[in-house]
Amino acid sequence: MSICCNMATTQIIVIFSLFILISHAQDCIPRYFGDGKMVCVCNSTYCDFVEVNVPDKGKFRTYKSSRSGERFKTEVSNFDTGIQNENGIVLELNLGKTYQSIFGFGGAFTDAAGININKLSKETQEMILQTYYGSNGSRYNLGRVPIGGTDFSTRTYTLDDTPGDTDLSSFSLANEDINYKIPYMKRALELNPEIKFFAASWTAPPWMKTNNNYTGFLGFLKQQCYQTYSNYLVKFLETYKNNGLPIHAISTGNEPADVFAPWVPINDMGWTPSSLSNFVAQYLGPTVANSLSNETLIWVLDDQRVFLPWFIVDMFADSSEVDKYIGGIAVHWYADNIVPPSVFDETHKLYPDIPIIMTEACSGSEVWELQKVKLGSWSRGENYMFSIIEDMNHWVTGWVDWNLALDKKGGPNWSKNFVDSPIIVNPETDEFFKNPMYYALAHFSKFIPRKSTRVDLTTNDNIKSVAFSTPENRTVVILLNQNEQSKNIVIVDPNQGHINTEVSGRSFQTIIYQQ
Ligand SMILES: *[C@@H]1O[C@H](CO)[C@@H](O)[C@H](O)[C@H]1NC(C)=O
Ligand SMILES: *[C@@H]1O[C@H](CO)[C@@H](O)[C@H](O)[C@H]1NC(C)=O
Ligand SMILES: *[C@@H]1O[C@H](CO)[C@@H](O)[C@H](O)[C@H]1NC(C)=O
Ligand SMILES: *[C@@H]1O[C@H](CO)[C@@H](O)[C@H](O)[C@H]1NC(C)=O
Ligand SMILES: *[C@@H]1O[C@H](CO)[C@@H](O)[C@H](O)[C@H]1NC(C)=O
Ligand SMILES: CC(=O)N[C@H]1CO[C@H](CO)[C@@H](O)[C@@H]1O
Repeated sequence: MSICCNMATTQIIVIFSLFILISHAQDCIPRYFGDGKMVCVCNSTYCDFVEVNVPDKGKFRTYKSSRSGERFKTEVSNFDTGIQNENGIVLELNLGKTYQSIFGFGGAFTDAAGININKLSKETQEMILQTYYGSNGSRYNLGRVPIGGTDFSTRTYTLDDTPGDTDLSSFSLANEDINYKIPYMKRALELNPEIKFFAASWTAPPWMKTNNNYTGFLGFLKQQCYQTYSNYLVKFLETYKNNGLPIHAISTGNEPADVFAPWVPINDMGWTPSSLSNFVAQYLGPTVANSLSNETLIWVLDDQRVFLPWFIVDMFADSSEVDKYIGGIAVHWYADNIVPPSVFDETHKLYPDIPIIMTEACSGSEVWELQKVKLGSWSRGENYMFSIIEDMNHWVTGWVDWNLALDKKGGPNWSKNFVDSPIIVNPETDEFFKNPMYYALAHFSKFIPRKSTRVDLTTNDNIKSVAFSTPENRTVVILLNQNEQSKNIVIVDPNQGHINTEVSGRSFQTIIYQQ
């Protein structure tokens, strides 16, 4: 009897809690940091999730996020037969004119990210992975993984630090791989089986280098170690594959130009176009092709766009063999202010079959930015949005963030190179904070699955815009208003009619509909 009563009570409580979950589970729990700065707070039992819900043909749905506090606020409207507001900015869509196929969006499984996630309870860890990779989260489908340590590690190391170990008998995964990368990558892959992982090494083991160091000015791979280092990289691919994590692509190394900047105190190893061409054509390319990881692509550059297109042109000039092995060109965003995106157009024109992928971006990295983590900064979200729109309008096929999560100082990292992240963890309260940068990326990643195609949309100086067509035949338009004033936008789809929408000041908007 008492058992029955208890069961009934339990059932009522379960039903009641389910009702609370269903009725409120979507909303952001805001926390304010003054001057329009706001984060959404998540913990072990709660996070803001949004399901993508596309209305029947003839209607469209908008999702809005703004500096004033909206996060994926959604609404369904009808197409109109004309322009409703005479002052509207008219953008014309042409689904018949197509550009690049989209590869995806994601972030990096750095040691720092794993160390931070690991400081939270198991339930809160799961919330972070859900909010990035789950179907009601950002639905990221890319993940970058460092081979060995980076500046966002708590020590300098590689996967074979035994001097002179040319047969790599001491090669082994580090504690960081086992505790801070592999478990989270595996869970992400369970949440989204579409994920493609790609790997990059920051440096070869010091004993293979001219300066016998992880960091430092003018540290190059010794010529006599080209084959040993290729074997080292392939050992990493095979070890991760054996752990259930196949690696889609391997880059030829993170930021090879850092070694020419003596003030950059991070793990690095230099390449010139000519030495890299030789390494890829004669060593890494054939070694990967003859290995059990022969499906893994090789991405070159992995550095700022200031090197485009000449670095690639020089690589091709140096070796005709290199052509066989280049599966992608990886670029970072840190010099975007000094180099126009037209370098992507030039690169694409020269090598139309080689995809360009943006593989690293973060806010707070400039030396003059004294506040590394700026909780709730809308302008940092806008910078992400601006970059993604600009890149995608110039042939870039993917956009991948740096650390998935950092602490409130912007670390940990051994080299004190602190920066910001879309997610900041607060282990003291077992919470994490989602910055506007998180929403900027999610305004793309949730709506644009792999193999979507960018389609033509006319441009206007007062609003940033980009459009896509997805494999499910949905049209997705993304708008960024950086003005303080709201803008009336009219999107003309010749097949379906006019979308009249208001894009409020300082806001992001994603529009989605069935074709
Ligand atoms: C998590 O956050 C929700 C929403 O703010 C709150 O209701 C709940 O009590 C929090 N859970 C914990 C364990 O603090
Ligand atoms: C996504 O959200 C919808 C609506 O809230 C819910 O029905 C569905 O179960 C959620 N999916 C996952 C995987 O949580
Ligand atoms: C490596 O370089 C750093 C500075 O770049 C220096 O402090 C350190 O002593 C060097 N280590 C070795 C083993 O040379
Ligand atoms: C990779 O190797 C396997 C056999 O080991 C072979 O069947 C396959 O065709 C190779 N793939 C490529 C892309 O070369
Ligand atoms: C999308 O449209 C094309 C062309 O009309 C059609 O062939 C294809 O089957 C459609 N795809 C889906 C998933 O409906
Ligand atoms: C703020 C922070 O996380 N700092 C860490 C940087 O890395 C060193 C180890 O190299 C740690 O001791 C610091 O705590």
